[in-house]
Amino acid sequence: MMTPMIPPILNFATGNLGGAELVEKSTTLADLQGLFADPHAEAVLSPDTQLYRVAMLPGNGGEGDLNMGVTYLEAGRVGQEFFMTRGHIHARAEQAEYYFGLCGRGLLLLQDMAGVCLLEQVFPGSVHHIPGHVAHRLVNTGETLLSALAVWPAIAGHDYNAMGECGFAVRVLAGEDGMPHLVTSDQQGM
Ligand code: PAN
Ligand code: ZN
Repeated sequence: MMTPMIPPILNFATGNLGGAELVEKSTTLADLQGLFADPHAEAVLSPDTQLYRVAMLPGNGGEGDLNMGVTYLEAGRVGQEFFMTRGHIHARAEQAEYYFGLCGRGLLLLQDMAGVCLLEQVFPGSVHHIPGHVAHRLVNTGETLLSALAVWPAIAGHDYNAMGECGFAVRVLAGEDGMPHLVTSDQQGM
């Protein structure tokens, strides 16, 4: 009698991924040097501060295959600016992606090729379609870990330079009440 295999397990309540050998990548503040608006606030924090990690199921990376990974983005701020992922557009820019909110609260910042930004709330159960040609970044606006599941074509790749010097046109800062508010990246007084 054939015994059914136990596949990898995603705990949708906690975001924990297990039951498989995972490929993990961790990103620290030093890795994102200069990305946050306030260099003085950045200098106060340890460069080793871990901002996020991504745990991925190993894929074969071939044409037609899909990648799946969970991003765990810490809660915290650099000055007034909430912790966020570096953000990217896919190297094969036409390739789309899905994000699914697992735990915590945050925002998904989307920016199209014309520089037009759109924000979606991320929360447990939220579903986000990221079309091709749209740059994307997660922002943790809550007080707990934000985790989100992502599924994208293995051939998509990541282009971290395509956004150029200007990067995303919108930043997410905490107001005096701690609530997120948006400023355009060229706005002063951050
Ligand atoms: C995600 C991201 C992950 C980390 O898996 O790669 O959230 O963000 P950065 O890649 O911008 O550092 C995804 O969008 N994959 O395509
Ligand atoms: Zn992506």
